[in-house]
Amino acid sequence: MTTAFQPASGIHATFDLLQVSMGGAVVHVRLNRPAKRNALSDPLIQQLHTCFVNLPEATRAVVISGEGSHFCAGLDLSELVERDIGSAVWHSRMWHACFDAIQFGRVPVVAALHGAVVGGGLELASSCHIRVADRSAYYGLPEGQRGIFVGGGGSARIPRLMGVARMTDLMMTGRVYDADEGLAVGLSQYVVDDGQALAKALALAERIATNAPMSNFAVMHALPRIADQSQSEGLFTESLMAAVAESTPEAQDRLRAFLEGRAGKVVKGP
Ligand code: 1HE
Repeated sequence: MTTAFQPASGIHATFDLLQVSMGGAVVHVRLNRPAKRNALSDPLIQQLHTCFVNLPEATRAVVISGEGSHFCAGLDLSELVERDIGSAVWHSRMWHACFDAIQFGRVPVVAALHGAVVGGGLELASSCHIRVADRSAYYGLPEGQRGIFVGGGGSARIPRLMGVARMTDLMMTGRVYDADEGLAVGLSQYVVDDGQALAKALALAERIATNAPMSNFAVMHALPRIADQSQSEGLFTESLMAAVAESTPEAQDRLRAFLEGRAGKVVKGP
């Protein structure tokens, strides 16, 4: 059951392109530029970045969704015309800073996807930790058709979800995946009926919010880095991370609770 969401009071910034609200330990960040299909303009990227580095202290998980008929139409193409090479590099770095703040921030982020999840919209989604799509969601990388390349971390993050060959196909041929294809190739972890993605994402976020913060930290920060390391380095990093997590008071309490029959068992879902 989702608790009532209120405007998030811990974030001391004015956002006109985002709606930010909080219910319990979950912050809901909604892209709020529906007339432009939530196209990612510079101010929208800046507001997202500001939001993610200033989450209220009590935040334990975040959900990102998009207002209107689409999750996100990607880069605001009207800003691209006549950008010189120097400002183009910094523009890309600005996106990297924003999406790094999402992927490697303080708390897990669940994306609720519907409609177009294209170009920079897919780059944004891929910086989140869990992606829930409703049946209307579709994925594309129209950069190839627009004469540009990904610049928001897509070349680093998207192949880690679905592989270089599939990303090459999307970019070179303009192929579009529907929600089920996106699930099959690893772009999303869940597909739900139309209109249900946000509710499912909020429910998952509330569950994630009950994990020990150090476990969530390890999954967010250690797991992808270990995957990038050699096996030997990865195993060493894993041992250090495991030792840190196990020795927190919260882990000790939870382990004791299980041993004393006070914690839930692992059972098959409905
Ligand atoms: C935009 C944008 C945008 C819509 N930049 N203004 N992204 C793309 O190549 C996708 C381009 N957009 C589309 O294919 C379609 O707009 C959608 C499939 C997403 C939605 O279609 P629809 O019929 O619902 O809306 P629309 O009528 O096309 O658009 C509504 C308005 O949003 C319209 O403006 P208006 O003033 O005429 O009402 C559109 O111009 C505007 N709009 N998408 C600017 N993207 C860091 S590198 C990342 C590189 C990329 O992301 S490349 C991919 C860019």
